[in-house]
This record gives sequence, structure tokens and C-alpha cells, in this order.
Amino acid sequence: MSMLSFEKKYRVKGGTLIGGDLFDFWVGPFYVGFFGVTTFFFAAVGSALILYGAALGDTWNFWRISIDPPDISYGLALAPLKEGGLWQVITLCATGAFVSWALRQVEISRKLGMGLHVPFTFSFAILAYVTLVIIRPVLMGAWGHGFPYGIMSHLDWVYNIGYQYVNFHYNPAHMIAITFFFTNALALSMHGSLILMATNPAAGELVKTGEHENTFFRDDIGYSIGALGIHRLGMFLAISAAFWSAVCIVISGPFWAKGWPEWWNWWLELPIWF
Ligand code: UQ2
Repeated sequence: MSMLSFEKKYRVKGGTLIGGDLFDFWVGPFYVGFFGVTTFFFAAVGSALILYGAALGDTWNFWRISIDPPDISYGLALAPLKEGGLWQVITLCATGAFVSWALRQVEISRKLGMGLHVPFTFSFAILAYVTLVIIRPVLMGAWGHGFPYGIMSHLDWVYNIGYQYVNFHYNPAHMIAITFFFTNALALSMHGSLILMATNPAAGELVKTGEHENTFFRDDIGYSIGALGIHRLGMFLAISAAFWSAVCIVISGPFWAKGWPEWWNWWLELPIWF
């Protein structure tokens, strides 16, 4: 079945979480829904405010444009638009757009009678962002703890926070997050290359099947995780990478205010050494 006729067959009413039939329609290939409208609203307002903030700034150099959070002295209050208030409204718009996008994914999944794996997994990416710009700043008592929206400026922020905790790589949750990111890259490179070598053979060769895929890894390392298994593994690794990223930043400040190398003193302070 061609994709166009498949989409027609599955363009069914229902599955909406809110709004009933009101927004239950498509614009070209895109499902709209209530959350399509809210995604578009938040994304449009947020993008316009980023443009306005850039216009207020002192540069149009793409790499140097930055929309900064309020000064720490504003605490958790609303700041004037030009003093970080823009950053606050943009953060609200970004979070609104991301959450709307996840809920739109839920509606589409329900419509198609599928599981909620995609919105569930995407929600961990949202969690990582929300942890950086909302949860941690609230726990620390000032919006000024959020990161600035700019290419170089957010890199400078990461650099500075890294040294504020002396050496961020000693943060155990950061270590775990990195390990998941790297393992995720390993798993996806194994999966992507395996699928390509099976389904995109040299001219004149037949396309191979799952039996070939399993046999390659059984011959290579004595184990094949399976066609479903590799996708379960990938989902687990991706979720874990985002989850431990959120953990590693939320514990930095609210739960550990010293340098991260010092955290490892628990090992030296074990009573077994004395
Ligand atoms: C596999 C399999 C796939 C795959 C891959 C494997 C047929 C098409 C990549 C091999 C993966 C293994 C052995 C797991 C590796 C473990 C980690 C932690 C990286 O067996 O089944 O399906 O794509």
C-alpha cells in the first residue's frame, strides 16, 4: 500500500484528548488537533520574542546573539522584559510548545491505535530541558540560574558551571549520563550499519532478511539481541541518557554545592581504611 493511500485509510476521527472533533483535521500531511494549535501558538510567539530580543541586543552576529535570563537579584520574580523578562516568557513558550508537541504525539498514537512510546520517550528530553531552566532555578531560588539562549553564550554558561563545581566530570550522575550517550551511539551505529548492510546490498545482490542480521551478530560476538530487542535497548539507552542528564544538573547546587571531585571523599572516609 502506498503511503498516501495508507494515510487516507488511517485518517480516522477520534483519539483526541481535548476539543473533541473541533481541531480533528489535517492541513496537508500534518495532523492539527488542539495541541497542534497550541504548539503553533507557543512556537510562533516564542520565535517572535527571540527575534525581538535579538533586535534589542548589541549584535546580529548569529553566533553571538543571546537572550539572557534575569539577574540573580530578581530571584523568582518576574523581571522587566528587557531585563530577562523576555527570557522568562520565551522559556514559558518553549516549554508550552514542547509539552504541546508531546500531547499531539499522544493524540496521533491513540488515533492509530499504537502505544505511547514516542511521546513517553520524548518527555524525557523535555524533562532534561525543564530541569535546566525551571526545576533547578526554582530550587536555587532565582531564574538567573537558567542558561542563556544563544549559541556561544550557552557554551560559556556550561563552561562556567563546569568550573563552579571545580571539575564537573567528577559528578557521578554526569558520568552515568555520558556512558548512556556513548552506549547509545554504539548501539545506533551497530543497528544503522546492520540494517544498511542487509537492506542495501551491492548491485545485483538480493536484499537480506532478519535471519542474516541475527546470524551476523551470532557469528561475530555469539549473541544477537533481536530485531525488537535492539529497539528496546535503544529506547532504554536514550531515556537513560536524558534522565541522568537531568539528575546530574539538578543535584548540582540544590543537593551538592561543593566541587564534584570532593564528593568522592566518601570513599577515602570509609571506616575500613582506619
Ligand atoms: C542485533 C539485532 C539487530 C540489531 C543489532 C544487533 C537482529 C536488526 C545492532 C546486535 C546488538 C547487540 C548484540 C546488543 C549490543 C549491546 C549494547 C549494549 C551496545 O542483534 O538483531 O536487529 O540492529
